[in-house]
Amino acid sequence: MGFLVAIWEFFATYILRNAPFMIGFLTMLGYALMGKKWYDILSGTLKAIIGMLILNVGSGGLVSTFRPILTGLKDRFNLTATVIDPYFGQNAVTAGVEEVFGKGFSQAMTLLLIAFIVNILLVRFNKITKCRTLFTTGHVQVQQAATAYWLIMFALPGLLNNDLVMLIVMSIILGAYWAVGSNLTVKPMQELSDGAGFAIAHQQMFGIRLSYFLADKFFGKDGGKKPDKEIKKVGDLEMPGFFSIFNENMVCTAILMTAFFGTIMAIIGKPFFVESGATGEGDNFVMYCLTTALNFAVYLAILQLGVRTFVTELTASFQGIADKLLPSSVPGVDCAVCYGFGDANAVTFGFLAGLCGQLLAIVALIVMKSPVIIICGFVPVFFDNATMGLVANEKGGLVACLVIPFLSGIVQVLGAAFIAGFVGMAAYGGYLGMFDWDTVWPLFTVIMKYLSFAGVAIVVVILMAIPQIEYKMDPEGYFLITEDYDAYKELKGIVTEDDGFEDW
Ligand code: ASC
Repeated sequence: MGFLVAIWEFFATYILRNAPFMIGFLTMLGYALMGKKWYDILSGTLKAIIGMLILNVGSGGLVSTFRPILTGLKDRFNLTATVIDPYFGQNAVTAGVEEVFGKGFSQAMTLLLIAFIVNILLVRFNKITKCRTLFTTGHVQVQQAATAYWLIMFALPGLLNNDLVMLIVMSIILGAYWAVGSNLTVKPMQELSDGAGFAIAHQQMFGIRLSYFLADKFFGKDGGKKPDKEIKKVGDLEMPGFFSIFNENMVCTAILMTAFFGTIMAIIGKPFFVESGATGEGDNFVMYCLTTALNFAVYLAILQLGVRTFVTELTASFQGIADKLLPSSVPGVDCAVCYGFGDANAVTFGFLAGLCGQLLAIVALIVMKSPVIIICGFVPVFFDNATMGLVANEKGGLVACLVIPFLSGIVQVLGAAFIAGFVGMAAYGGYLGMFDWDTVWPLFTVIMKYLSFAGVAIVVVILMAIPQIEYKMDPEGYFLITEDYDAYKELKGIVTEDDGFEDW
């Protein structure tokens, strides 16, 4: 028995919560179920793990280089503010949960495990539940479990006396959110990637679907109701003369980031960076800013290389899991995976539009003397808005790619200011300010706070109804889109011009 527990603990710690090995494990399992030769299994598994590790180098580099710059604004202007960044959010939970609720952090990890099992069950019984996606991004699950733990305890303090009931209630809500949220991204992602066979399991899943819907409805063809409309996408931007250099993703990213981060870094000033050890007193500050900004393009390129290395392996092998264990399902992966598809510049445009929205909303909070001031976190402003921008561009073109992330930036700041103040996380300096956690989760929290257990029931019913509604709207195509995308395209009369991979 002790041996089994040890194996389980090892699995939970090093595989389940560790995205590269989780992806590697799924790839190995999938290929094994398909009866592949051992060397094919080995090679596929290694490529999946290495690709994901490369992706982590890219996204980790972006985060570690640019997060201190945005938080530097807080130090420079002496603001007591809540930073909306997943890692600050996690710190806030770790720091405050014991003090506020008298409960330790370790239960949040038990919550993660049970919620993951709920996700698996919902997919296993997808003939009934209509859930088609398995959440595989471990680090995001840790952050979400921690935040959900706080939000639900705040909403239902009555549960504090009964750990078992509390964990069950929490796991059902979180597991349903994972299954239903990632399920919502199936259609946008299959269309974006021309059927690569993945969904997004991240922090803006409702945001992705909303972005897809709004872009189509207001900027695009409105589900085919406006068939003659020509959509001008980011990639179609044919700009005159020197502007044409913006057509190249690397160059475009480098120029825009130098302009934006150069300005922000100049405002923060050299002493801050010298003090934090990022640069030396004797070094040239302009060259330092330039190198930092150019690194943005470097990390983005690394990230996309990682995506290409593992996506094909994971999705090909997942067929084995889908056939044998979880019928009609696809894996839910990190949002950065979709940056390997569609117009690469849409990633940059979406991010910058989101940043403008966030900055505007922050100024509004300061002007209106809000009790909670928010500081942009790099992760929400980049990963949410880049992803939503990419989806918006695909469906509604350039204008959608700018307008929707801009609005999302505003919503992120206002939503986070509300919920972080409401539940008391603001006092601990951080909140998981990603799109869904600034919109859907605050709504859930309010419903549960005021309606108690009836509120829990309402939240679960709302979540479980979502895939049912999507299924009702398209019973023929609903499972076909994951099972056989070519047949789905034929059914819908979709014609595609490219293979989905953007050339650099
Ligand atoms: C997150 C988080 C990260 C990034 C990364 C994007 O929410 O915690 O480190 O987004 O997953 O690739």
